[in-house]
Amino acid sequence: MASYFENIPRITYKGADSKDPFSFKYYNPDRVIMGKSMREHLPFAMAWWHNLGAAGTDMFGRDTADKSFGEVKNTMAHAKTKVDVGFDFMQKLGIEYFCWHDVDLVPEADDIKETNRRLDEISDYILEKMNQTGIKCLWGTANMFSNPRFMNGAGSTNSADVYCFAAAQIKKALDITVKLGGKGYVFWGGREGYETLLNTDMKFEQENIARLMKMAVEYGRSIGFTGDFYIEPKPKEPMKHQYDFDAATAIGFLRQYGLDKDFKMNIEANHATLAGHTFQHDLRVSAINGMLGSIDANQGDYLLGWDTDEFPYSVYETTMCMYEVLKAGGLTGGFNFDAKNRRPSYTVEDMFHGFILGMDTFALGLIKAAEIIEDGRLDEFIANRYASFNDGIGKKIVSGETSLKELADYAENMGAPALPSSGHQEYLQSILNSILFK
Ligand code: XUL
Ligand code: CO
Repeated sequence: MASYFENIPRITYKGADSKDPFSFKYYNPDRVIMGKSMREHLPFAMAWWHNLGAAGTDMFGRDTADKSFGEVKNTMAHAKTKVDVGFDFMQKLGIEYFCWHDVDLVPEADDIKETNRRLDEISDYILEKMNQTGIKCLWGTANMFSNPRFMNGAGSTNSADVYCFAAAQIKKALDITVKLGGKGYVFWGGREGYETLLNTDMKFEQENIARLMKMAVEYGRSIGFTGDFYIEPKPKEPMKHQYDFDAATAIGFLRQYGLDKDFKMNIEANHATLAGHTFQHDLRVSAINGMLGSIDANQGDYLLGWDTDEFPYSVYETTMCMYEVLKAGGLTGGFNFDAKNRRPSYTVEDMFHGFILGMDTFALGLIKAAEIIEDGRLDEFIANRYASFNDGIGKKIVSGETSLKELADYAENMGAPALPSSGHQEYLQSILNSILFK
């Protein structure tokens, strides 16, 4: 079979001095960092929807890129060719995982039974390709936001019939996830939210979402799905108020409804920044709650207030991300490039440049994060910053061996406390720079 990418070589590591645009400058899969190869640290995934679907359309203009791959779009022939092209693409880059929505894989029919038949057919073909190449499924999900029927959400809809339709899509997407051996199943609640409380029963909607998730867990476990369910938080877009605002909100929701044992977070960089947080913040919130599962690797634009889904290029961001991941002992999921080329980057070469950029930026982030940890000054500083809790009254507080009364007596006999030790932020930032740019 002729390769759609016959003019593109297999991408290999050539080092930071290489000027070859089709080479990795930092991603060297066999390089060992803190006891594990880069390949093991960074299970990269291709997002079916962006790489094989998104063609540069925006609110003001149609496609700039041609993602027909020589077929008529919205046909099963096109769906199959996308499988060929996708696996070829992943092999050229050494990407070992992929992620998908149901409707990324096949065109949706009017009758869900026909859509499901198409999903069976395409997943047979994908499975064949997986067996031939060793490429694996990271996670699957159901698209419950594009079709007009989901205008008011899926779990949060006001229509019981639409709710059932969502259930049918989740059931099938779980079947296919299990068939493909997926490590995870994602809920991104794009339209699980509201525009105005004038027409919304927020409590009822949230309870209904929880019911749907509970049924999904029960069904998934009953068909042998042993992986993680993920919530992918996002504060807004398309809805004005989305219920899974950020990691802290989503974790609270999962605990409230008893779903926390089956779910973890899939943290997307651009979603965290839209919530007014750093990427690192939402990773830390997830990690300290034992819920850092997977990552949607992309980057937003600080000047724009929407989800630009750019390929990550900020080494600062990926360094702080990998610092969190290393500290958390790695991910159970992987790094899914939920990222797309900019509208004017419409060529086949650009598809590769996007992934080379993203993979190199994460590889460099990994290298630098390991250097920060090995350097030790940041960790040592943080540990010392709380030293007043290591003995005396501080130790009693931490061990729970005191009372408000005892603390008050202590304070009254102490006089005015000295100022807490300096945060030395600028000193720490200069350490970071000296590691990043050495
Ligand atoms: C949208 C988004 C989704 C999810 C999967 O912002 O990130 O593509 O990753 O539904
Ligand atoms: Co995403």
